[in-house]
Amino acid sequence: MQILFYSPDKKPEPWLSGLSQALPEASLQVWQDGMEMENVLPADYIVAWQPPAAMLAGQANLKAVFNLGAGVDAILQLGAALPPNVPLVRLDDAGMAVQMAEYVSYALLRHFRRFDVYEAQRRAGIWQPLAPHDKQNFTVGILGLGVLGGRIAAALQHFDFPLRGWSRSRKEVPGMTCFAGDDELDDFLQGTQVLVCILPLTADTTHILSRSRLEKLPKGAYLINVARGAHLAESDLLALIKSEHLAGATLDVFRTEPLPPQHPFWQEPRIAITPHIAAMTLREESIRQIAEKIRALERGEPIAGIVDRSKGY
Ligand code: NDP
Ligand code: OXD
Repeated sequence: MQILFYSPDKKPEPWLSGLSQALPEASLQVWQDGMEMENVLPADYIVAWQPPAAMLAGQANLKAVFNLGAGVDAILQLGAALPPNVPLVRLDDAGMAVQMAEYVSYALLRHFRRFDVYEAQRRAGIWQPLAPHDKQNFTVGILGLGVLGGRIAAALQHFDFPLRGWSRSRKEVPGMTCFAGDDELDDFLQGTQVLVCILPLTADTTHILSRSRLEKLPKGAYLINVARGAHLAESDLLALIKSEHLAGATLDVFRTEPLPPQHPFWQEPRIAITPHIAAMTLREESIRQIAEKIRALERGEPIAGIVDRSKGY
């Protein structure tokens, strides 16, 4: 079995050694930009994050392509370079769901309990208790109820916030009001005080957080975006914060990453910024999951996490 690996933001050695421990029979190679085709292994499996089209060219024996992340928006941009009949497999939790639950719980509680204000007061040497927010008026709405959104919802249930969620197909989640499809999006937004976006980036969801949608949120609402920068119309968010329709935002993802130093978000104290770390790809968990799936495919068994390319996630 031959596996070709590529991930521009990771040192390849620990991944290769982990993969070879999990799959001792495999021959492994790291794709290098500019490689001559005759030097490239004819791969059975590709394990990659944001691979270049050249990496897939001429690979006639592929049995599956494993995306080293949950979001497949970048790899799907390869279009026809990604062979249509070869399964594309995304990471299915692999340790990311609990990280997402931690991140969103922290961002929500920081805002709800006014820890952001207390941090500023502490810097100014001010001792001033503030009136608490009313939890019953603090409905949290989650856009996307998949692997990660579902785990966020389960975590938030422990804090007794009124919860609602929006997905494409209808869900039934105890303790949560569920909305489905475009026709129910406005109703979902109108009752949401803290909006969490954990949707995949597809043709249908690009720019979903635009002024017309964000204006549907009640005055003083708050945004947490942990999905993709292209979901958000960044200048609309800034304008709605400046006009005080929105109280602020916690953002982990941006249209341009790293966020450029001159970007106006850096100057807005009501926007908390993190560098796309809400849920990081964990090496051991990811290798374990990929190796198990390769073994299942080799036995001819079905696996979970195959991307539906017609839906884009
Ligand atoms: P899933 O595919 O498991 O879930 C996607 C959810 O979004 C599903 O509930 C789906 O509905 C819903 N959805 C998709 N399209 C629409 C639509 N047009 N209208 C309504 N609902 C829709 O994805 P994950 O939960 O695993 O991951 C979500 C995203 O999180 C990734 O695609 C990635 O972009 C982002 N991410 C960000 C990270 C970070 O560190 N910031 C790390 C990892 C992922 P249905 O259930 O009906 O199919
Ligand atoms: C992912 C990510 O999609 O890290 O896994 O954003």
